[in-house]
Amino acid sequence: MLSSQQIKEIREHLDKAQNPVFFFDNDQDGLCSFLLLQRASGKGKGVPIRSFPSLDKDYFRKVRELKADYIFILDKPLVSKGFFEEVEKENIPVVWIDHHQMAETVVPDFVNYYNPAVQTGDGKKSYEPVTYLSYSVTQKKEDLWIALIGCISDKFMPEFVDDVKKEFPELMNNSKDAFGIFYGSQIGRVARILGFGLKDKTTNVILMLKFLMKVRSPHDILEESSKNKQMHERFDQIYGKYQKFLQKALSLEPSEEEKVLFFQYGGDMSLSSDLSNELSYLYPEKIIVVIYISGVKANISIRGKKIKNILLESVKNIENATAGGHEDALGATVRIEDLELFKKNFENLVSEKYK
Ligand SMILES: [Mn+2]
Repeated sequence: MLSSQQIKEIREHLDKAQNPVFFFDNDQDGLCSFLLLQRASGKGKGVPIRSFPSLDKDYFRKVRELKADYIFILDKPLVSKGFFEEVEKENIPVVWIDHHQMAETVVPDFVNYYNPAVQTGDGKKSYEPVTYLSYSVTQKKEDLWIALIGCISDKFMPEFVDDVKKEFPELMNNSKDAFGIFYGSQIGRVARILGFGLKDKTTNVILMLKFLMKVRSPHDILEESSKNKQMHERFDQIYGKYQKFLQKALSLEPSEEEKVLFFQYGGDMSLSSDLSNELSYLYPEKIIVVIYISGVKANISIRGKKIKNILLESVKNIENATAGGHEDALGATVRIEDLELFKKNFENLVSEKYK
């Protein structure tokens, strides 16, 4: 966890900012982190980052466009050198809050960096979602449900789950497991709506962000209205597509002996982390590898207990590969021509470990 001093520092940065821009990872943890900080301060605008794995230099134009005086970067493990070069030229303060651990991460001196997975704020390394860290900063009780949504989407069960249950018993179930709530309750449905909503085209995402910056309760998201019609339409559309891929993956019916479930797909939209999350929830004993083919690259999403070292090891001899994330939830990219090599490496290492 961050230390109380670090939390206080972030709060001071937030108070000092007049017109911050919040760049956030394009998922629920990123989104909810932004919403908590924005709604508590009443300031600034949010920009989801769609470049992967790093925040690209091109995004700096948003800083100019919005005339931002502060930059917050939320839940993003890598930021390109070019982006920071622009920041340095304009001399704008940066607050970067993350919970990933990646060997390639470079943090320039002028950046205020907060990451309990790397720094030992209170003496212990930890991996709470950035939503959880953001809530420690804002502590705005009315937004506790937003904090819960960001946390369970990242498979993290916060201690305040019962407070949300007290407030919205009709939206919760009795699961003790973050994904049990995510896949099995109405509050989880809100989380899934937001996740797919982020995959809409930019104009609609902006509409959604505006709606969420003001929304009062999860009911206002669940109930279709003129304000969120687009968001619901998009959810139904993507959910249909998602279910098709999920059913296809489930039809692979891995045998008991098969330790790894590989699922490969293509198309106009990456649904990899959603697919690998749900597959790992349905097959808790298996290692899940979801491969999305896009252009010359394969984006890979991996779930499995303590799988990080195996992943890092299996991309070692592959040029231009990237890999990183958490102990049991990670992403990687390799060039298409290296995909078979990657799979072979990965399978060999897994069978070595489990023989
Ligand atoms: Mn994230």
